[in-house]
Amino acid sequence: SFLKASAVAALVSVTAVAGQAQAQDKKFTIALIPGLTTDAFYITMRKGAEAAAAAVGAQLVFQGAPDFNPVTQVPVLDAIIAKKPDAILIAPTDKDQLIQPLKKASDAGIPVITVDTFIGDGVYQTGKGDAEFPLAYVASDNVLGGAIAARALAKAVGEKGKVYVSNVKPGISTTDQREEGFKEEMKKFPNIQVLETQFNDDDANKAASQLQAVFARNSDLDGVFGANLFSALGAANGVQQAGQTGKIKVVAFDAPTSIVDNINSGLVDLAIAQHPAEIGYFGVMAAYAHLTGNSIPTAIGTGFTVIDKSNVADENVAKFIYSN
Ligand code: T6T
Repeated sequence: SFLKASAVAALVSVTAVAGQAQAQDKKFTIALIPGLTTDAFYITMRKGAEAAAAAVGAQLVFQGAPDFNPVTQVPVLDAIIAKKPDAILIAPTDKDQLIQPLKKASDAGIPVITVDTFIGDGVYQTGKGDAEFPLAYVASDNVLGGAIAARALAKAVGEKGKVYVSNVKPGISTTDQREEGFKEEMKKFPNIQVLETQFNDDDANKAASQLQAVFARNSDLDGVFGANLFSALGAANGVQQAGQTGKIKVVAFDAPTSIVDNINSGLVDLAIAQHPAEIGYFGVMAAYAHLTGNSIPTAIGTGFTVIDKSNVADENVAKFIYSN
């Protein structure tokens, strides 16, 4: 009868509400392992992650290595796995070398979400391959970021001349994709020659010396694309040390606080700020959604803000400068 059915429905909904309350009462621990701890990009990502954790009453554990290197990141990951958090968010420092270490987490029943960088080809939950087990990838579109950088640098050098990419090291998904997007877009500018990429191991001093060495070999060098924070900072310092401010154009990925002065002084033409706080926020939210029984997207794309002299003072732009 009608009455009976509604009584059953009421009972079911009471049980469902009780189940939900139980799930929400549990304080989840979500670990965030950055590429490295002393990088304004990840410090800003942590802030966004903390904000999301506070919003859902979860505890965020932020633990990482002092440099961007699988050799130092894997022991941190192992220590985190041993603590059995409810979920792991990680920026893997190498596309291949983090697959097996992360598989251990997944095999231990800990959901894995990668933030900023990916493992394998970054396409997850496909049921094939050995690196598809993470639930989601939350990041900037780095191929697009590289293409934006190429167009900006091409414009800055008047669509002709010699440029090169200052990059970290091969095997990092983000910086590999930025270089790929940059080189692909540069094909549209046949009068621009892209010289050999210089790899600096995420060391700004090395990037600065490399700039000077490339300039010593090519006195007609016109521009450089710094593919991440330290590459760009170092390349810009190299340009300044070589007395070439404004002559060798610099397009920077990332937006540490020093970028403001560098843009205002004309040392850096343009910076592509990622939205690391957004990455951290949505990474935690994706983990929380999963932990409370909701399905989540396998890829979440976050935005960019392009900063140059014309908008650097605008507060809607300046808010994307990274935290220290
Ligand atoms: O550019 C970011 C990040 O996206 C990349 O994966 C590594 O370098 C940074 O952390 C900046 O230093």
